[in-house]
Amino acid sequence: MTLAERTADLLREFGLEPDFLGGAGEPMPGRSPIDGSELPTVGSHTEAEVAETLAAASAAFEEWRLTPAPVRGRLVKRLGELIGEHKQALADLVTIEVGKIGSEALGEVQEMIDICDLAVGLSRQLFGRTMPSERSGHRLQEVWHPLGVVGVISAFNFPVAVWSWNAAVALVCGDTVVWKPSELAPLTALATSSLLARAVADVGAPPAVGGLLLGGRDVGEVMVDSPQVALISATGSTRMGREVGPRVASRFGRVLLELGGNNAVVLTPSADLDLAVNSMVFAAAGTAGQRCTSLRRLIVHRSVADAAVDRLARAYASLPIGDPLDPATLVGPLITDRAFEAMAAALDEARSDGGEVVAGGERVDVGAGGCYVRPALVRMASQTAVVLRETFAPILYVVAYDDFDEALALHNAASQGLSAGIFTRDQAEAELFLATADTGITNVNVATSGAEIGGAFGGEKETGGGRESGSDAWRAYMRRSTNTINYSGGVQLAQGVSFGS
Ligand code: UN1
Repeated sequence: MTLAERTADLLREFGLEPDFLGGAGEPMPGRSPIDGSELPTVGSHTEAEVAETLAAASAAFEEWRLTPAPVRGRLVKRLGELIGEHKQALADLVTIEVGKIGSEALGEVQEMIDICDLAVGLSRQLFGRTMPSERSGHRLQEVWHPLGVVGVISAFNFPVAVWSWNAAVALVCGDTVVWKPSELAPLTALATSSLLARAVADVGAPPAVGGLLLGGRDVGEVMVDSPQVALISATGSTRMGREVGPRVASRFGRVLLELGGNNAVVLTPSADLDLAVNSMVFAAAGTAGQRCTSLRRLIVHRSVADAAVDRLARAYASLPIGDPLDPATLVGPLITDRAFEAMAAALDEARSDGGEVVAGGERVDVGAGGCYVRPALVRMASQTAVVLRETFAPILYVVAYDDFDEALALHNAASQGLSAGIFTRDQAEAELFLATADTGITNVNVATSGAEIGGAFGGEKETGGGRESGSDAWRAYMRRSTNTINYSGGVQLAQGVSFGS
């Protein structure tokens, strides 16, 4: 069976007819990064279709906001069940469309199920606070209300999970959700949207609580500029966030940005080297280095630098690279040839800075048309510009440090602040790192990627400052109203002010 036939079968499992997908606008021909073969063409949405989807989501909000939150939770519960029933098919589509290996694709779909579980619980726990009023016979409270339409812009590398972090939470918060997925991943978005549509029908929710906008940058721009969209939650490059942020702010909309990372591990002399190396290989080479949480910098104590580099190089040399549909593969293809060009250019720059490519960096011929590379390990004398720039490809730069303060300074020198890890058995070092690493996610004896959905996900500095997923990230999807309720029967002004009588 060809990849195209397999894809068509998978799409039919989601009730989608491979010959008629998407909107009535420009066709978006797709290719699988696995072998460059053609995928079913998807139509982008026309201007009129985009306007219609946004208007419908706005109208649906009026009904959805008044639906009790635990009832809204039933929609997300059903969605989670349906995702569970189609877990393997959705994971296969992820693999075919973006090249993620089977186990990671299943993990991505598991994240969707997990966030649905979390959101269902949340639907009974959107707690506000009450606080003592300074006035007698008064009550002071804050209540969280639905915000409006949430526009989700997602990237190719987590084509479905990132939508679900936003959508599951936003839906129980009483918002409606319009999704602009990556142009490179419309099929997984269509499959996911069909599951949401089924869940909506099964529980009798308003059909337009979830909308899908397919197309290029222009489609995203309409959503970014639309006053009908209360919150734009965007995942992608810092360059994209630099445009989206101010545009949404100029109309006083809200943004939640989850942008680039340049994530580092600090490897100390007391670390368990086996544990550290295993953990780092997944973080650096997993998803072919195409996670926003991918490990890109190793800051290692000089006394263990040779041993660490040696073990990493050996692990890199034996990484099975190839067809992500083969269960033995650990490193699948890069998403496009352009990703490899960026990788090659970064490696050239590193070499001209005096860096030594210790392992990998070359294209690997796996006998298929895709773009396969061996992850690269590069020893650097210092953190030059190329090290401090995020290249969305599997490159791990290694720099040595002599004392711990220097390691912390090297760590925080990146302009992004998503995730970090320290490997140490020294509790003081661990605590100091947790307290001073300026990242949104900071780990001990765990590398930079593979966060659980229970915590808030996102980062500082050029990562954009947004938080998605668990903990109290739900507050970004709601508006807070502070209420004073006077049951005293008289007028009392706050701060003891008297005004006439
Ligand atoms: C991303 O790369 O945009 O922590 C998200 C992780 C995953 C999510 C990554 N749970 O690596």
